[in-house]
Parts: sequence; C-alpha cells; structure tokens
Amino acid sequence: MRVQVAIIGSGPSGLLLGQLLGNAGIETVILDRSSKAHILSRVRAGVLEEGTVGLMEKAGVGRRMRAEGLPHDGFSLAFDGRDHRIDLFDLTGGKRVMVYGQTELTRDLIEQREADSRLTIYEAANVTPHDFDGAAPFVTYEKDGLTHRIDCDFIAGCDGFHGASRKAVPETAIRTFEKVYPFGWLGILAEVPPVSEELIYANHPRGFALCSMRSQTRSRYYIQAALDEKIEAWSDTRFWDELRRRLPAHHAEAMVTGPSFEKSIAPLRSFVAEPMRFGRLFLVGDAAHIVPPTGAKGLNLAASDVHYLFSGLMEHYQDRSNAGIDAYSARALARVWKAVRFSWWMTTMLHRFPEASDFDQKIQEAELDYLTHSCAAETVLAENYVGLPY
Ligand code: RFL
Ligand code: PHB
Repeated sequence: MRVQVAIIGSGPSGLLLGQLLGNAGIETVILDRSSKAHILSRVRAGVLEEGTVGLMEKAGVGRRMRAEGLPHDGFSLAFDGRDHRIDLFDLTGGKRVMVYGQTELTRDLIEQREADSRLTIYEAANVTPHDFDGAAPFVTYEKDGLTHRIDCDFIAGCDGFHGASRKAVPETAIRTFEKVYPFGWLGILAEVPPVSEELIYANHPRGFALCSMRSQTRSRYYIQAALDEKIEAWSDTRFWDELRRRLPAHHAEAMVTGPSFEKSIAPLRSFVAEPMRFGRLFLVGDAAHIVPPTGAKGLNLAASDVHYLFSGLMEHYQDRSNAGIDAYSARALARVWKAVRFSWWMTTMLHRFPEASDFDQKIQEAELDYLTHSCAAETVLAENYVGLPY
C-alpha cells in the first residue's frame, strides 16, 4: 500500500491530523496497536483551549462539542479553607476554555473518519517506521500473522509516550529532558452532579485535589496519591471521604457522592524530546512530550503540534515549499516548553511534596498569597491556562 502520510497512533493527535489532511485531499492511513473499543474506553483530559476547539471545528468535527461541551469562564483555587476565583474571561480579555472529555473528542474524530471512509488499521502489532532519513520512508506492521508494508512520503509519530516512533530514532540524534514527580493522581468518574459549576483546584495539607466534570450529571474528581498506592485499597467511600477532607467546608458539605464507574492512578511526569523532526518522521503530541495534568495542557499541546505540522505539510503539498516542515520542530518546541513550565509551576504550587522543608512550604504559601492578591500574577496564570497563541 502507498499513502502520502502514514500516521502511527489513533489518539487525539493522530486522528486530528488525519482529519485535517484528509479534508485537504491528502491520503493517510492510521495504524494503532490497540482495538477501537480500547481507544474509546480511555478516560483522560477534560479541558480544551480555544485553539483546540478551533482545530476541531476546522476539521469539521465541532458540532457535538459545541452542543454538549461546557464553556468555562473561570475556575477556583481553594486553600486555607477558602476559595479564590480566577476569572479567566476578564483577565484574558474575553477568552474561555471548554470542558469536553477527551473520550468524546476521540469518538467524534473516529466516527467522522469512518463516515469519510478513511482507513484505520487497529490491533497492528510491531508497527515500525523505516528509512525516514532518506527520500522513501515506509512503515511495517504485523496483523493476522502477516507482515505488511506501507510506503509513504512522511511518517507522523502520534503514538504517545510509550510508542514506537520516538524509539525508532537513533539515541545520538535525540535529546530528552525529564522530571518525575513523587506522587500520582487517583481519579474517579461518577454519575453525580459536579460539586460546583466551575473546576476547583485545591491545595490542602493532606494533598492536592481537583474537582472537574464531564457534564451537568457526571463528575471527574482527582486526589494526589502516593506512587505506591494500590487502587484496590481505595473503596468509593474512602475516596469520597478523602476528597471531602481536602476541600473547604462549604464544598465538602455540598458534595453529592455515588458509585464510581472508573477509577485509576496516573503518575505525574514532565518530559520533552528534542528535536521533534527526524528527516521524514515527525513526533507529535505525547510521543514527544508529557506534562503533569495540573495545567490541563497535554491534549492541547498535541493539538498545537498538529496545527504546526498540518500547515507545514500543506505548504509542502500545495506550495511546494518545505519551509513549514523545516520549521516544525522549533515552532512546536517553543510552545511546548512554555506549557511544560506552566504545568510544572501549577504542580509545584498546588501539591504537597513529601520531601518539602518548612522553607519550601512557606514559599508555596507565599506564592498562593501573592497570586490571590496580585492582578498581574493572576493574569499570568489566566493567560497560560486559556492557552498561549499558536
Ligand atoms: P495518546 O492519546 O497517548 O494516543 C497515542 C495512540 O498511539 C497508540 N500507540 C501505538 N500505536 C501503534 N504502535 C505503537 N507502538 C503504539 N503505542 C501507542 C495508542 O494505542 C494510542 O491510541 O497520545 P496523543 O494523541 O498525543 O494525545 C495526547 C493526550 O492523550 C494527552 O496529552 C492527554 O490525555 C493529557 N491529559 C490532559 N490533557 C489536557 O490537555 N487537558 C487535561 O485536562 C488533561 N488531563 C491528561 C489529563 C492525561 C491524564 N493521564 C491519564 C495521563 C488527565 C490525566 C489523568
Ligand atoms: C479533567 O477533567 O480530567 C481535568 C481537568 C483539569 C485538569 C486535569 C484534568 O487540569
């Protein structure tokens, strides 16, 4: 088989890129090692920047998001028994975010790809990019006991942090930067109304907590947990009790609880691979970088990478210029590093670090106090939270 762009990974970045390219008449195939059911069952991000919303619309898949997504004009920082609202809309001159689950965004993109009869190969084993440093790259994969080959002009490595694309790059050609945090997030989904209309990010002596949502009737809650916590040790009752203890009393009292239908623990990490282009192979999204979820940036960075790569590939195919693809890595990384910084800062400000000294604790308290008394500091937070421009 031959296509113009072979895309490895059917997560948000691969699907969004495939949709934009397909709409522009560029042939793609998407290869994923997982099944469609598994991909559609993953629960992850919840907050979309306006840039991400705009790309979904540009890709022609914004209808359900516009109808069912929840626009948010602000969120709350809770600490010291009280709430402080960050007014995103006012602080940024009219910008907001959209609460719409990654699961829904993925479903919209997969359904549109199927409606457009564009090819996705699920459960493809041993997907491997080849010869991307030359003019004729190709991808091999195994399925039903056979090895298959796809020739292409370009390979987009959209296969997440554990994917095959980054691993195919020789070690001498890539540099990585990493920070692992000494805690994770224990998250649940429950069919209960959210405790508040807006998200609550809470700093508490017992650890961080986040109250988020998927709809008016479905809540997504997280608590900071030690890395060696076992999910089996967390009954729903234990989770609700712990969450309530970390919130100001008026929220704890208003919390509606119920059985959870998803519960998982995710470790927190910052990671960047440089560069993001190796000849005719491009790394996109989590394949190139990971941020802790505190700033809600992971999916949104995947979207901005797609924006830069899509415009570079369009210049290549339509204008016969390689300027855009030559600039891809530098353009994407400039935005990535700012989101890495912001996510690290939010994480540092809001979590309790096991090794923190009394001095570190005082600095954290001063940071929160400054933030809630300085319009300049709040504006910096708001500008980053709604998303820096592309
Ligand atoms: P994905 O979603 O990991 O998709 C990669 C796809 O590649 C496939 N794959 C392979 N296919 C073929 N061969 C291989 N060897 C392969 N290895 C993997 C996988 O099956 C999968 O289908 O990467 P992508 O598309 O770059 O998207 C990135 C986002 O998923 C990620 O950044 C976000 O989920 C991060 N994130 C958040 N981002 C936000 O912008 N806002 C949020 O509010 C937010 N909250 C979160 C988050 C991530 C979380 N976890 C679980 C890490 C909350 C959490 C708890
Ligand atoms: C979520 O709803 O899953 C969510 C929201 C905000 C974050 C992270 C995750 O910062």
